Amino acid sequence: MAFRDDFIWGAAAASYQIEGNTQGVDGCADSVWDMCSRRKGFVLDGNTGFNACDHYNRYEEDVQIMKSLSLDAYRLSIMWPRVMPEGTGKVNQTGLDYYDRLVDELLANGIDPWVTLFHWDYPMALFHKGGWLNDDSSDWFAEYTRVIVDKLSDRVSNWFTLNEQACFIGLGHQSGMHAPGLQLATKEVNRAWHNALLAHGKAVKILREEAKKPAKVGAAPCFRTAAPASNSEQDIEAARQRTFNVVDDQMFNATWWMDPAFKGEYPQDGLALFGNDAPEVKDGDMDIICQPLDFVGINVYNSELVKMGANGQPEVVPYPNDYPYTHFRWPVTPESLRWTTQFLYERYNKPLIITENGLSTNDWVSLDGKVHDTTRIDFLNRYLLGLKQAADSGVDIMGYFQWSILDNFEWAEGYLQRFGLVHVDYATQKRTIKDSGFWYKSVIESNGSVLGSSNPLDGWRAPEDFNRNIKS
Ligand code: IFM
Repeated sequence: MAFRDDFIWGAAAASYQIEGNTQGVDGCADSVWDMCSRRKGFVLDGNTGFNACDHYNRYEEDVQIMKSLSLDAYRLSIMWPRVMPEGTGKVNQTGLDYYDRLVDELLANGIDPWVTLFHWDYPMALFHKGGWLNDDSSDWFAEYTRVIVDKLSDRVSNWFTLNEQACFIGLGHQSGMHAPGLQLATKEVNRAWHNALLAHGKAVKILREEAKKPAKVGAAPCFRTAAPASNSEQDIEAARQRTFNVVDDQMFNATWWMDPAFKGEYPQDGLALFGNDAPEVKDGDMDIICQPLDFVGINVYNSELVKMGANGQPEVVPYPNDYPYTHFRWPVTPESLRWTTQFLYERYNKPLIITENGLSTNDWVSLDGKVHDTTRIDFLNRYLLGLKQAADSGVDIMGYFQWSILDNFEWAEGYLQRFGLVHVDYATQKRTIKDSGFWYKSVIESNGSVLGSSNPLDGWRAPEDFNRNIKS
């Protein structure tokens, strides 16, 4: 079986990671990531997202690259303080017009824009008022959503509310590794968590009620996932339980996000585990949070390997040191796409879309002017085969967004990690399509039928000319 005929082949990126041109350019105000970029030692090597890939000025060139790679869809996000410098109130028309032009440019080139409302660039002005800890924060997000929906929903049909709440609340407010760099007690973390869920629900409601053309809505969460160590029923059950059990007080438990959003309740084991630190739920909150969604979006990069332990509990099997790891030292686990999608489909019974998946390596431009990123080709080949296995076994998979179209600002890791299908020389902003970009094009054009367990490079060569035609 192949991927379904209307399978969506896309790539993704996020505003702060590629646009640059923050720092007051055209009225853009600071986000918490601008603030943290200035904090000594927060981002590797003192890197910042102030310039990033200058996509703000180069979006036309970048859309031509996307077109040349035959993308059906591009997942972009909106920088909240570019559009509303104070977070609420006055709209910065110049900032808003930029997204208007970007959407038009994509559509004119046959690429469907899938818009994420929030991918971490939280307005500093609202952080000063308490950010996600403030119980008005979901209303602030609703106000911002309304502005975007009013402007773009005559052309945009597919929406995501929040990207990876586990990261912007968990890493941002609990471990402090991400902006705004807070290390709060669990009770406060869960307060921010609950407010972000309310923001999600309010945004979905606005999209349903106010979009100018029917909106398809989901979110792009991430969480700890698990794959079975063998095909035995016991190990599969162990992996399922490990995926859905709330196992610690960190924010990466799948059901801590998914159950409120899809079932209108926090999972019982999580409530028991958090005890007095669980979120305070007011009357009507769960109805606001649990809005009908069109699909389950999920960002997946790797999973734990799990077997059923002798005590009847899931047991994590560690990967050995010589296991294949990415440059981030994440294990390469193609089976994560196969099993995560299946488990989520069983539990939430909605079509799935992979909203992010990809490999970070330290790519460079070879003497021949090309980027020979064979490991990324092998990684994508394996993961897409894993996804296809899930589709073949009956899981309804709508599409796949590779992360990321361009190398970009990888948050606290600065520019160390390169995830792109397109190499970016940050000093000159020259773009070079990597071999994996050309290979992905052949996957898209064949709707996945070129995927295979044999060497994906057999019989295939990157086109000689295309990179020469990209203006630098
Ligand atoms: O770059 C990030 C992205 O912003 C969110 N998901 C994970 C990616 C890789 O770390």
